[in-house]
Amino acid sequence: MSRLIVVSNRVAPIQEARPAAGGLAIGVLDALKETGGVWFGWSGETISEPSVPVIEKQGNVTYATVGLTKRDYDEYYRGFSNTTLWPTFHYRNDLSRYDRGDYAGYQRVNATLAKQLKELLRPSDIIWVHDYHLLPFARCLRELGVKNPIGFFLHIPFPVPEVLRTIPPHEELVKAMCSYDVIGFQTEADRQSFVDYIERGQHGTSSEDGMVHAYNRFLKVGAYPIGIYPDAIAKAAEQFTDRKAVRSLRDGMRGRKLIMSVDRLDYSKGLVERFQAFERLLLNAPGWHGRVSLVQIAPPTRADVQTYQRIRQTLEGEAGRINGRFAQLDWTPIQYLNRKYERNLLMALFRQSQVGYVTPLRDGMNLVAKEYVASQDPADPGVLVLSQFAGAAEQLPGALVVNPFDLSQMAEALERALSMPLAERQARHADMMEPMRENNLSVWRDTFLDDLRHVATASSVTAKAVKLADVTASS
Ligand code: GDG
Repeated sequence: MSRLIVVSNRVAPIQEARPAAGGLAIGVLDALKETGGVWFGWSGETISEPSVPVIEKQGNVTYATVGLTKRDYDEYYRGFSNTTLWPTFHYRNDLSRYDRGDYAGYQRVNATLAKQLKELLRPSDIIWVHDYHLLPFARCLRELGVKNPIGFFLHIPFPVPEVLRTIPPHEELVKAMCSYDVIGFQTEADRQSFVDYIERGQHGTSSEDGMVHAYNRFLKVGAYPIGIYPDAIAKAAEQFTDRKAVRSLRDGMRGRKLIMSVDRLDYSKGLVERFQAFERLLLNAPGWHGRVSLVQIAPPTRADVQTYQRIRQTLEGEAGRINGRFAQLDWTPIQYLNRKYERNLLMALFRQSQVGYVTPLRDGMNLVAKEYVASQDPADPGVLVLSQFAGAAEQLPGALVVNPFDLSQMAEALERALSMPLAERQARHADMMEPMRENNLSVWRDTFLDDLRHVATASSVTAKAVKLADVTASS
């Protein structure tokens, strides 16, 4: 059996064996724990000179981590990855900034990381690279002579060609992506955007089986929606229900209904619009005053990127304004908590709430939406209000799907969710649990890796056949 090498920008903190708030880390660690293997990437430390990876083993996972210099961090991570790629891939060109120096740093760090990983590789390893920080990583490995199968999964949306083309080196990036053997996207729409870029720009062709021929390479391009382990989450949510924090939330609600949201503090998550739609509910339906509260947990991320500082200020302002407008001595409409909570506790909090309010402006998948549903008590489940622009909307047919730019529609959906009869809530919950079980996190991983093995074997057969044909022709 070949060894699995997972590569991502950031490796989850080893001591905790538990990732920070962030969907990629949660998905990758859970997926890797089952199969075992190596997880290679940035340790989160800033260092003065690139050095050899630090190797630590915990259970069946070997963590191989490297530091980044301050310049690497500024140009590759804070710069091109999070000031150019992240906003543009989330359709926020207005927030995107491009700097040639940052892009050069992005290329340089990809090349350095590839060199560092190469030293650890064995010929039979299978390499799975994750996310937008590492679009050119396979090309860097190929330039070093690495022949192993290399797959790539993009956790965030892939924009339509018109939007992608606003990034000056767009073609260089897509060309580099074609060095992978398999590219996976969260949704069919993202996959189609990539294929459209290739075909409309006349860079290559695609066939019905998902194979793309571009820049002299054959690769598979598919949609592999990331899953969760719904039954494990349901169990954790139930077990943690008696925790002190959960009890005090329940007691503090004094029979009020609870709308619950959890997101990294990020402008793509639609937090401002969400607060404003809740405000609209309170305006349109005064009967809910004193009878419903919104709890928003939003641990800060990328706090040194300017756009994240701005969204934080705006949100604090909005929460204060709305609370000032509607609060009563014994009722605070919005509880806005800028901190991280233990994962299982979050699931138990979801279980206490009548509405899961998940309304990103764009999101690759959105695991919180799935976790909310999985955490519910099947006998008395809450209702999910979900943005149509989350990849999860394709997969959760029982949600009330809303356009997060339409505040009135969101307010109506909240009201409907808060008043929904039990039988309808149960039916909607059941409609979502079954597909989540069938497409859990192991299925996501195994489908992707099976395709990667298959494509890599097929291309090595093709390469050998081509070589043989060359030899025969010249003899
Ligand atoms: C990216 C893509 C895609 C949140 N707060 C806390 C906490 N969380 C956990 C949630 C969830 C994860 O973080 C967030 O995942 P999401 O999927 O919602 O969003 P991103 O972080 O933006 O993830 C996304 C994902 O990758 C996977 O492919 O779905 O579209 O953007 O699991 O529960 N966890 C803890 N404390 C918190 O306060 N422990």
